[in-house]
Amino acid sequence: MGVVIIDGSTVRDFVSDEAQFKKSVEERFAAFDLNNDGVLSRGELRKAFESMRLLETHFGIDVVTTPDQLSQLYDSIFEKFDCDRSGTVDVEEFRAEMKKIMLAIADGLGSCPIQMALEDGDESLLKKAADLEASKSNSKASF
Ligand SMILES: [Ca+2]
Repeated sequence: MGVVIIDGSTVRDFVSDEAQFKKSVEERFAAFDLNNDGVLSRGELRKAFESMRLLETHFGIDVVTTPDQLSQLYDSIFEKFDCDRSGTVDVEEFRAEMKKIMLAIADGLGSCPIQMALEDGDESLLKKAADLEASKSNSKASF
């Protein structure tokens, strides 16, 4: 358990580093694709969102939400991801939408840093963004 501090530029730097972002997203996608069929189903995407804790940071859900509301929300999230209405989300769709979400988070954060509590083994994209920032400032410091 630890805490990282991120702000808009941390997230933006992470997303704009195309190769790094692609790699991170693909890793996440593979982890979320529980049955390894190469696409995310509704259930898999929902689990993904639960594990990324993006609802809190992006959709502003921090209080009790009824199961019905939550289901509706996840349905609307799924529709957003599933651009071609195929009923599943492929890695390209996932990456494109994650990029939008991360940039929206960056805009929301602006220059106001937030503290994010991390659990052991946290591999969320926001954590990776913070790691990238940390590695950059470390290399600056040692220079
Ligand atoms: Ca799958």
